[in-house]
Amino acid sequence: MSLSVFIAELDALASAAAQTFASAADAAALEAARVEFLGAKSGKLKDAQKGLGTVGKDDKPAAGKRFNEVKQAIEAAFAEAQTRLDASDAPVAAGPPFDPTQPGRRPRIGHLHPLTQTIEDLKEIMGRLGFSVAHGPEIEDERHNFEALNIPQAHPARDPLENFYLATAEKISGAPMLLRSQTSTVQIRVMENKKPPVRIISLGRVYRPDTADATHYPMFHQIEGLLIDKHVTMADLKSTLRMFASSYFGGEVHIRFRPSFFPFTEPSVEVDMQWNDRWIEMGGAGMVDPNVLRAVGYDPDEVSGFAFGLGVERVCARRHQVTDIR
Ligand code: FA5
Repeated sequence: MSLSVFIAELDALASAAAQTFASAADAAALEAARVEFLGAKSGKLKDAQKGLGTVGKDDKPAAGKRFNEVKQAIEAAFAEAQTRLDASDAPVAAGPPFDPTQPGRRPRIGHLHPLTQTIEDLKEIMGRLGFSVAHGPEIEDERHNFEALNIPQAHPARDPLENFYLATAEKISGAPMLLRSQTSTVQIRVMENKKPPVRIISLGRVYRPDTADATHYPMFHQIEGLLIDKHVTMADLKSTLRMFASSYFGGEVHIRFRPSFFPFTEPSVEVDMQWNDRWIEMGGAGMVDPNVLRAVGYDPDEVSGFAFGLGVERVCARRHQVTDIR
């Protein structure tokens, strides 16, 4: 083979190899190209090297020099392609480096319902005045919803049309059962189980077949308060409710007390709050009736007390300036 043919073949090989390496799109393609051109056994460069033995003796040094140049060029083209592919495999650096020691970000999952917030606030305010939280069942018997609260059998508040009586629960228990219509039931449950003094609140759902309107709903929440001790007076009740209202509404609220009637308090009042130049009923209250104290085994000559029951939706609505509890 003449020197010029040998060199022409080498040059063609060099440019073919450079093109193939440059166009290798991934590591597998590059490896196939490496085997094709630089393979130790049957690579094209190895084949070309065989031609070196066929050039004339005088041309050998020039042919050998040229062969080495082409070999280096092909190896360099391979190395370059390898660097290019390694770089494209590296993860794309986005933003600051990840720091595993940083505390995690808490996902936002909404917030407490305004009524739940109100209930928590009311517990906190009354807790500061020394009232602890008591619980009672939502399905009640007539003793706790009516009788012990001095509401006799013939009282209109016991009318089946004014209450949600539960036929299935009655079958199971053998006595009339109903969804409680007021949290005053919990007053009885607490006093049955505890000697005076008593200072509790109870918050929860109550149920009445009321037609829904801006201030009524068939299921709503009440906060009940009960304080029993020696020498408790109406002045204690009024100052407690005033303190409660100014703590919850922030001082800018006016409340008033109207004479009223509840079977379980004597005297009784209704408590109104002023809102948008109107008076809205917030709840009922009064001094615990001696008959109630007797029903739970307390001595009305020894202890006295006050109780109140407020509508949670009503105070919540006023705070958030919502004029319709629906
Ligand atoms: C009572 O339920 C008495 N147990 C309150 C009480 C407790 C008096 C302790 C004395 C001593 P009344 O039925 O008025 O009272 O209801 C109290 C409050 O619950 C009302 O002033 C009102 O704020 C709220 N309320 C009554 N019915 C509804 C209703 N359907 N929807 C929303 N809130 C209501």
